Amino acid sequence: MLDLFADAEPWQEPLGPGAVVLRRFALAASPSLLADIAAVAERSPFRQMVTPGGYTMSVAMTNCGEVGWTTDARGYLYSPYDPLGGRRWPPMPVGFLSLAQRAALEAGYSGFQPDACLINRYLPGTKLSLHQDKDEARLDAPIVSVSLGLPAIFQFGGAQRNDPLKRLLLEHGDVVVWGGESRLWYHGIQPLKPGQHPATGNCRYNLTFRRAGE
Ligand SMILES: O=C(O)CCC(=O)C(=O)O
Ligand SMILES: [Mn+2]
Repeated sequence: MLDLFADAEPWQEPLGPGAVVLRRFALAASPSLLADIAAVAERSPFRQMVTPGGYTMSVAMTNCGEVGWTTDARGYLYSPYDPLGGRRWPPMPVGFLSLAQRAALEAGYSGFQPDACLINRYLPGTKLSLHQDKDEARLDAPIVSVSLGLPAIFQFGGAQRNDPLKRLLLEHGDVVVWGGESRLWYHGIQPLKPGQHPATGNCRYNLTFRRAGE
């Protein structure tokens, strides 16, 4: 398929107070990001976590960085250790950190020092229900969220679960940054449509950079 945007410069779309979509911002870095995801997953494989309510998440997850987001029967927490094997999570690749910091800056957030990167893998049918990212100690830092591979419909609401939702298609290389007034706003991913992407095959990856610790 001819991709008319293949050589386009990234562009910005406002999403809400403190929130912006940086279209194709991660496109140039995407081959090395995907290679780094594969290397992280060699050490800390993707797994479907079970929520405290006993529900097996459809998204498969792993982490890199000083701490990683996990869930089990006891609750949600950031831990330095991968519960599968008990070793530390793989370090955050330098290319991840640099992309996250450049994106944060582009969105108006200087000094972003993420210590956690959650890596999500979506297969056709996989969804992520409406939720807030609220397990982090530092809510003054933004969330930087990078989409790779198959497109997905992202829902972005407000501070209340039943606030009206904006729906936008996130494509390969798009980065969403939210913080400030919208840092705790509800968001989610609608069930992934089947497809084939030249870079990732039948899946979508998402990198979520956060400042989890003090
Ligand atoms: O996959 C996405 O685009 C969003 C991921 C997300 O919200 C999360 O992991 O908390
Ligand atoms: Mn989230």
